[in-house]
Amino acid sequence: MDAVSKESVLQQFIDACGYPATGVWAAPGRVNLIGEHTDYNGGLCLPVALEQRTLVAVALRSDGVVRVHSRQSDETYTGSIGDIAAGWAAYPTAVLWSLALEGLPLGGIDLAVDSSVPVGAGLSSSAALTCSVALAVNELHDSPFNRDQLVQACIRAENEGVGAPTGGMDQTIALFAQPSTALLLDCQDGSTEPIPFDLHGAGFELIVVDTRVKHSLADGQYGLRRAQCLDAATALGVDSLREATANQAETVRDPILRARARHVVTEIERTRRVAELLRSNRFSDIGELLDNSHASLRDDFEVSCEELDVAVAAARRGGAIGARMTGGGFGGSAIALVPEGSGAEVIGSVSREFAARGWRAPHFLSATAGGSATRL
Ligand code: GAF
Repeated sequence: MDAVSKESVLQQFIDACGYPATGVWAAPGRVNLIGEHTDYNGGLCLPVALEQRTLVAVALRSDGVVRVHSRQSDETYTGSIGDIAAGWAAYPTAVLWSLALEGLPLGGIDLAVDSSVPVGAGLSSSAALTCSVALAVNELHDSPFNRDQLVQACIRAENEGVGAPTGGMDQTIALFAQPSTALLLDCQDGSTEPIPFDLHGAGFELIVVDTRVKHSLADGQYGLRRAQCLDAATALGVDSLREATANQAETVRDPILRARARHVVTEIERTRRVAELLRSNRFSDIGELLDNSHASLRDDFEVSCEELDVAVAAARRGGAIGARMTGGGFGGSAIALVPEGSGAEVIGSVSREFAARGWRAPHFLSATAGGSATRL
């Protein structure tokens, strides 16, 4: 596929709609360094925006019609303002629905969408799409909403419009990322703190392994984990697991709920420590915390899978100083923190393990911390 660029999406818009777009907006995918399944528990997480982005070329209409062309599916959805489409077009149309509920007077719209964020890879292609559309529509109406409000509108679009019960990490990093930083998100009070993340300066690279095993957050497992966390919090008499201590988590009677609580409470603490280490540029010390995060997600939270476990173990054998699954789990991607210059060995090690099992070859990318959603 050709590279995704402002020029190519403008041309795509002309081909699909027959006239030129007003402008192009973009929002990034993400990897989460650490702090997994903590956002909907009022916890901490530490995502990084990718350079890979979703681009939308946009023009407003006044006849109530919505058209969305996707280069990935090579299809055009056509509907009316207020409708939420099925399939891939659910995301952009749910954002329009959500912004309309907030009072945005949208009279119709044409959109052309293209993306370099791999879809279904756990790299937040959905939030890249919802956030690029939300920012575009907002700015074309003279920005009645600030970015915090756009985050909330995009969360509502995914939760209520699409039926994917995600937390707020992905939307927040897409709209608040800063280049060369990770973003420490406190999901209890909504505050964010940019944490220096100059990989190259520290002599490391972050390799993303896309296992190409597909998962859907809208399936039952993600929602089940959320419900179990809530049940564990209720059993402990707290509003969210953020308020529980490690010792308290061990007092939950039900063994499954106890393990879920243990993951969340220990993961929040690991995230706090990684942020602390990065503040003093101690990259080499975060590897063990990444490894422990993976073990906790695999054993206590049970959201990993064989492909992710193999990718993580092979990356470590290939020279990564720490590795873990990233995102919701059940497939998707893993990250490996690798001394600069050792990337090829890590990639070789993971590729060989996948080939030996007869699995589809994984995809790799080297992550760089990029900026937030913007008009191009
Ligand atoms: C998915 C969700 F969208 C996020 O909100 C978060 O819960 C993540 O899974 C797990 O950390 O990406």
